[in-house]
Amino acid sequence: MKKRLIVLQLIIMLLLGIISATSDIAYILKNPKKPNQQFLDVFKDMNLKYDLIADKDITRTDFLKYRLIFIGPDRLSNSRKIPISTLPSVIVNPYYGKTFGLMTKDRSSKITSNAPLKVKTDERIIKVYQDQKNPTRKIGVPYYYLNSRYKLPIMQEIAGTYRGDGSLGDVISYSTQGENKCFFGITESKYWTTKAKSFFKDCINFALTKNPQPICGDNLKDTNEICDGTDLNRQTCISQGFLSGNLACSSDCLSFDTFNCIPQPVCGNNIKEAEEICDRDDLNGETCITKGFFGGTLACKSNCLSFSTYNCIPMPVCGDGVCEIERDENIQNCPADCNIPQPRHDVSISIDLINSINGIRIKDLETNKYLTQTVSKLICNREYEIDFKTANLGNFAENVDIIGIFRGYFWNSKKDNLLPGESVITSKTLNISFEKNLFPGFYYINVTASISSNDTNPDDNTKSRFVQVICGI
Ligand SMILES: [Ca+2]
Ligand SMILES: [Ca+2]
Ligand SMILES: [Ca+2]
Ligand SMILES: [Ca+2]
Repeated sequence: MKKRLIVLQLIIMLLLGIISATSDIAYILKNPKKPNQQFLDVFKDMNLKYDLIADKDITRTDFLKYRLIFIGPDRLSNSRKIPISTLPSVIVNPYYGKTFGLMTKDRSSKITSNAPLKVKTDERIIKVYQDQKNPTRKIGVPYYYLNSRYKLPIMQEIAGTYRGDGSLGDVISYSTQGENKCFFGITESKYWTTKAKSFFKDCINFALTKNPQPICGDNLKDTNEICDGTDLNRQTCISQGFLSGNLACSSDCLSFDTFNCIPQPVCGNNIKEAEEICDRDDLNGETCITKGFFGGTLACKSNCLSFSTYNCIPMPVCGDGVCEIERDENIQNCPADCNIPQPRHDVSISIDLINSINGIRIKDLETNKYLTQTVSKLICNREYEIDFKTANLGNFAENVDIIGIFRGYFWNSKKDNLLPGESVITSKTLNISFEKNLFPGFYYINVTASISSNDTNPDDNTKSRFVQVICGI
């Protein structure tokens, strides 16, 4: 007898096991003795089996054997223990929006009215609660909504609030992110219109529908995607290590498109970036001239934060007493500096000595005549007077060394304290003779005036004259 009882018990347990194993819905509520009849009616309508899970039993329930978690509109002690992310869910509960991954805060917003409430869906206005039978009833029938200010972007509005104005948030809201989720804010099922009931069915149907393959291009980052269109998973160029810019998603949703991100500047890569002033050869179009200098070579400092004008040539300063000719200062643009004679040392052999050829004058002392032919003839054993004029063209008194060279023979003289503007004629009487190494032939006579200071124009310090020496006439 006892054995039979045990067998019977086993069969019952097995049956119960099968029954529980084949349930579709885990209906979570405060008190399993008081389930919401309208919900149960819909489950039955839809041919769905359910188990009532008491709040206190949440932790010891194996939810994975269900297809759907259904959360009724009760306050629960164990809301955080519900494995909401592992199963599809329908949430007809306004208290735990954050816990259930709908919003950034827990409490849903509420609209109450004594008039039957309406929602707006696809531009249609739909009454969701029936006219109340008892007109003396003071408390309105509320519905709840996910306030747009707190709603997570994964939640997609199916129906919004309607009070003759725009939607304040979602009264019915779906998410396909991860497991399907439906928030259903029309909690007062006793007052449901047919349409509200139909919405409720849609909500369950939606939650139970297997998620389609994640689609790249739906602007929702699915679990296998890095990003999708405008859904960048809260990433930015900056979070991706760039300086700034607009992050985008690649067309295959598998990587970020950083084309419009501005990279962090690297000083030394030859490219002026961001707050860099310049970078090596990239001077950002600047030159010494644009920096206000006369010329030269502008450089970038090694820290990229400023220019080096070390090799720039400054502009001439008009009024500094120096005519800076090499920097385009002249008598026109700076008479103050350039109109005054420049101090200079300059002596020269004058070319304007009368009867001279190229400044060198030769007189035949026998005939007392000057030789004025281009190639003058000088006769052996005859005396000639050779003279030339040394002039001081500079601004300083000069001590002048005067040298004459006639082939191997040379003579010199000195004129000390030759004042600016003065000149001196140097004369030398020369007997053309073999003793003086003056053989027949063609020679140059060279005369030079020199000073110890740098002569500003050394080219005019030496003059030459070509002559022919003839002997044996
Ligand atoms: Ca997607
Ligand atoms: Ca750089
Ligand atoms: Ca000057
Ligand atoms: Ca000179």
